[in-house]
Amino acid sequence: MKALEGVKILDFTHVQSGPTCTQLLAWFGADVIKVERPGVGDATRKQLVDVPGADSLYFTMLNHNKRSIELNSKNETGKEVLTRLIETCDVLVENFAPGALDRMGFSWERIQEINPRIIMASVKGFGPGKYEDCKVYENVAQCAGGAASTTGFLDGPPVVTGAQIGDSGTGLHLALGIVTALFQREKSGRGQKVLAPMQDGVINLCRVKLRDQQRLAAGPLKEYSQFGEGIEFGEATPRAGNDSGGGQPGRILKCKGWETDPNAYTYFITQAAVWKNICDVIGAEEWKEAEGYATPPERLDKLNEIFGRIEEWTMTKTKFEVMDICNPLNIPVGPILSTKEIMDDDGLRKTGTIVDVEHPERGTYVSVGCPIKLSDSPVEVTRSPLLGEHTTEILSEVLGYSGDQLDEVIASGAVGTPKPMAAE
Ligand code: CAO
Repeated sequence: MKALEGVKILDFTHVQSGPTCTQLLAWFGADVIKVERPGVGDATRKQLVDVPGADSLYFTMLNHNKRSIELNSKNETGKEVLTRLIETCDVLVENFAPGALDRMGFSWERIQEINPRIIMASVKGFGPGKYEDCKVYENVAQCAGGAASTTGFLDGPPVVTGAQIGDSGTGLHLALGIVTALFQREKSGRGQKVLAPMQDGVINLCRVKLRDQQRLAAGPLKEYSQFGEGIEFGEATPRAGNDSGGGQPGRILKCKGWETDPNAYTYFITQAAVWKNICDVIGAEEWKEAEGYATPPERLDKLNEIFGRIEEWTMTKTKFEVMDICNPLNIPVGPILSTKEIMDDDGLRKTGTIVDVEHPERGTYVSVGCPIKLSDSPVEVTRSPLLGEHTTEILSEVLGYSGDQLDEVIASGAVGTPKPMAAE
């Protein structure tokens, strides 16, 4: 028994934001039916191809545990099949460019008419307003959502982060909206429209930066390194390099091997409560009680000197040794892990966050499993579907087409050239 068993998702998503949402729902047990354009499919199938002829990792890593039906939703028979799918499913998820569903003839009003219990969930770049018609990709959302202006170093340009907060972040927001709407439907009996704009999702994740924007009115932001360096603040929250977002100063420091290894670094937080432990570890016992060093406010204008001294120590240790020494002393540190180290991590493999997946075209590949663990709804990651792999299965088993009716749908060209069902 899985948490979302029995829930049918009509998955009209593509690229990254929408697919990450429906992949999560599939991992929680929903039956996710991915609708793709015949012969073409989700554009990511053929983007960043590493194994010629096979679906790309871009596609496979975002579309596990789903079924795929090829369906031309602009063809008359295709529209009929889509109407049947809308009647049958609990949720329709889409992240088309604004207006694309309306242009297909499936406005929210029409969808509700077909199935008043359906939840229609959309990712768009922007919410209602002057930019609502824009097509949006990850980095545009990061820039418009406040992430880029607050990321990077004070003396450099805005920087986008490698974490896909605009795409995968919005997928998470949308998934929460969907399960919440399903919960409400239990009582109301009605479906509803769920919208997760990418800009809004990024703004939500930048909440603390908007907190700091308002704190500026009360004076400079003392926990920012630029305060200690005597650099004036402007009118907006500045880029803070690797400063920690909370009140405890933190930096990224070099570790043993940094000259050749781009990830031989550790994060190090000078947590006030363990200041004396830090002084002991780095051999700066004189700072424990010294005037100008003993309390957090006194240290603010000396952070460069303090972190410089700590770094002299971290450079004598590997990032893992730093972790092993500091953890028992409650000094918060964290190794900068490379993607390679993460993929090789035994612990992450044991918990199913990193998994090996078998694929008929690719062989074995590594993927990220479900990052959310439910004790009563275990996740088994299965491979992404080939394009149209389940067309016949969905037409017959989900929609009940058979005999002449099934042949007519196939002959209409609305569903490409379906592969035979596995059992046939
Ligand atoms: N059958 C027939 N037509 C189909 C179809 C199907 N099964 N699936 C898609 N199409 C059509 C659409 O109807 C649309 O046609 P029109 O332009 O005539 O309306 C066309 O294919 C292209 O769809 P699109 O506009 O969504 O795709 P795009 O490549 O032009 O834009 C993107 C891509 C991502 C910029 C846009 O979809 C978008 O802004 N989405 C919302 C924001 C978003 O999710 N961005 C994140 C992308 S990365 O995760």
